[in-house]
Amino acid sequence: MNPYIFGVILPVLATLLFRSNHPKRRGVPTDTTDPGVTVRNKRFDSPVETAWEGVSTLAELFEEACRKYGEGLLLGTRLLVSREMETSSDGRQFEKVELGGYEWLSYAEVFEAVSSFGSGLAALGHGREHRAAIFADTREEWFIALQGCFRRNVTVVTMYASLGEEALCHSLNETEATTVICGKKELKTLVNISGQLDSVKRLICLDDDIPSDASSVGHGWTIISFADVKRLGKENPVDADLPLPPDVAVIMYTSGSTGLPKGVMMTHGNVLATVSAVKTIVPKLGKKDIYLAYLPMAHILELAAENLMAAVGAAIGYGSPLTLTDTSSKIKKGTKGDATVLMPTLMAAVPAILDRVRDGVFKKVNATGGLPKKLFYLSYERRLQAINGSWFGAWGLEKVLWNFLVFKKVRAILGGRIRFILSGGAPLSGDTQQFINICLGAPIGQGYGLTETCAGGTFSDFDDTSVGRVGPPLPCSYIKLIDWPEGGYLTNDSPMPRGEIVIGGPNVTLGYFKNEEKTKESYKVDERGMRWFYTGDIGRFHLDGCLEIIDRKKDIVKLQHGEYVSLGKVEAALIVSPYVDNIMLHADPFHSYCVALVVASQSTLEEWASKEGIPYSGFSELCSKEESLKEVHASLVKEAKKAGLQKLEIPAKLKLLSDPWTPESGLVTAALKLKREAVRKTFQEELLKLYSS
Ligand SMILES: *[C@@H]1O[C@H](CO)[C@@H](O)[C@H](O)[C@H]1NC(C)=O
Ligand SMILES: *[C@@H]1O[C@H](CO)[C@@H](O)[C@H](O)[C@H]1NC(C)=O
Ligand SMILES: *[C@@H]1O[C@H](CO)[C@@H](O)[C@H](O)[C@H]1NC(C)=O
Ligand SMILES: *[C@@H]1O[C@H](CO)[C@@H](O)[C@H](O)[C@H]1NC(C)=O
Ligand SMILES: *[C@@H]1O[C@H](CO)[C@@H](O)[C@H](O)[C@H]1NC(C)=O
Ligand SMILES: CC(=O)N[C@H]1CO[C@H](CO)[C@@H](O)[C@@H]1O
Repeated sequence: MNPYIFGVILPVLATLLFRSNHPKRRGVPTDTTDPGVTVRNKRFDSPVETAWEGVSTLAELFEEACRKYGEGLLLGTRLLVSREMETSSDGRQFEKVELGGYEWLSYAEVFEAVSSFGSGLAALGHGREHRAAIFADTREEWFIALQGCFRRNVTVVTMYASLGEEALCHSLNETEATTVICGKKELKTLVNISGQLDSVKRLICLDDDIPSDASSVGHGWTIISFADVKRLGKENPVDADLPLPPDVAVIMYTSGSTGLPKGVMMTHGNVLATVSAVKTIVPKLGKKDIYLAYLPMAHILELAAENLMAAVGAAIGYGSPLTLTDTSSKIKKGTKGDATVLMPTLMAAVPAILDRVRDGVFKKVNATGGLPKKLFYLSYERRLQAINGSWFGAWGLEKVLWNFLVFKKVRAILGGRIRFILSGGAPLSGDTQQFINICLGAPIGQGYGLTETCAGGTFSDFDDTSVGRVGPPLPCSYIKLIDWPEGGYLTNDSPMPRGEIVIGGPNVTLGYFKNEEKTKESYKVDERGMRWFYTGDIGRFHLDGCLEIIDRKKDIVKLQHGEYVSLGKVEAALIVSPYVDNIMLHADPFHSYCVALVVASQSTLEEWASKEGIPYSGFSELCSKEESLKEVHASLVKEAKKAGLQKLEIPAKLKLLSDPWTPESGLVTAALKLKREAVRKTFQEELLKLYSS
């Protein structure tokens, strides 16, 4: 069989027959008379508030779904088979687990658990006017507790499980939460800081085995297990106390990149608008879908996604980032990761995780070498050309052939059945998007939104294979660009309007909890009563109504002689260098050039050193060598030229760092975004040295 019959002749014929020269319009201007350029989703005239008739809160949405899908499977969790500690070659300890199959609860069973939990809360003395906080990793009980609170009209306070102690105290103090729902790991942290928590009265531990040292401490806290709360509720049932659309459903504390976290108040109406909008984006969502849940529930993307799945009859299987695939770090060798066991059809992801999947695959392919490697790159190239600009090219016989020969194995990494990936939290690189399109054969919907807009914003259509853009406005949002003259971005720029992105619609949240000043700064209500959030991001609109994020206001810094440097833009261009794992550019008005902190890629740098015969005793020593600095700097200059950066945008000096930046170290957020302030503070001295040397 000659693959070129399928590979070349048929696709060319097909492309000639079907290709259209006009880009499909996806967003259209609205006829408002505001200053700036406002665009809405083409398919909806005014912002969507709910996709379900007669449903106006998340509590109603869930109850409706349970009535409709009663015996269908809803929540699944893997059983723990064994747990052991393994010691790596450099003496560090790693936990490895073996996990079994999924155990499922049906919609009806979950509904009963939710009602019992809600009643249990009441029986424990938690009044609905008090707030309850959930501080735990993503898991089945998280979802049940959330819905239980909704049914009692109790506002839920959420925060990242990786939040530092100071931020944790701050958010619990500020919201005066009386009940904290947590896992046993988080329980230890809470007990540790109990002296600073005045409002907390009870802890509900999601694990049955409450640490014995925790309950003995006293503090006047009631510490009770999740199972016991449900039991209590079952014995003392109370009626639901359903909320209304303007009632606050969640106060979400985000790990801000500066200062203490701010709590964003989201009403039931806000979240429902986002959930409704995403429903219109994912094609043919329904009972047959299986969703792999593993991102933090304290992230609006995950919270909205799980509420959506539970509204359409889909099943939600829980996993974690460390056990996602067969080769994930916590999975015992030879046993199966979450995706292989669950075989999901849908998942949400942040770009950092998809980048990791991509790098892993390329590394493995390169290590194989020989014919399989050649075949992989040949097919990858063919597919790249085929999907470039024409969705038709993404189908066809050639795709079937390559999928069968090459990509089936890659698909198997995520279980083999993925049909759609939702990506959000940060911009996805074009390379990674194409990798997912090609190797997983699945469309990827890229969203742009913020906690403040309840993740509402834009979302790319599933049939749009262009890269680097975030799609047209969601059906629940209006997107407006306004001039930012200081930064040089104007709405009458050609060929595309550019400016600060402002998001409006029913999805825009109420504002920051107990922070009138910050709320006034970023939120505005226009004369028609529409709420708008000023994002501080800079974007431009393409002809078809799709948005592209090009900059951040905060990240544009003026140098000594008045030139502007966009930190994010430069970092995005330089991180492409194989020597760079992570990079932060620093610029300020006191100097005429910029400098950079670079987390070096250990494998690339060591490979280079051994090739060059450079002696070193450890990676950190290698990072401090003059030769290494030179080599990395040359590589950065090369990438900078490729990306067309100005000379003054290229860092004049570098510091190479050997330790990676992780959420645990507090230098990046849980979504792996840089926390500039934290990095600057940590490496204050290094930065000073760079400028003084
Ligand atoms: C829900 O709770 C809030 C806060 O306690 C209260 O203002 C609101 O009236 C309640 N909603 C209903 C429908 O009772
Ligand atoms: C929380 O409040 C208590 C008492 O009101 C105080 O001692 C503690 O410092 C506060 N913690 C934070 C992080 O604000
Ligand atoms: C408890 O606090 C101590 C000292 O403040 C700290 O060293 C320890 O890591 C904390 N433990 C937990 C579980 O947070
Ligand atoms: C794999 O090899 C290709 C070309 O052979 C190269 O472009 C790519 O950078 C390599 N990737 C990795 C992760 O080693
Ligand atoms: C995709 O198409 C654009 C223009 O249509 C072209 O500039 C680019 O080189 C193409 N990329 C590939 C990988 O074929
Ligand atoms: C809570 C909120 O922001 N509600 C607004 C939702 O959007 C409509 C217009 O589409 C406004 O009228 C509401 O005030």
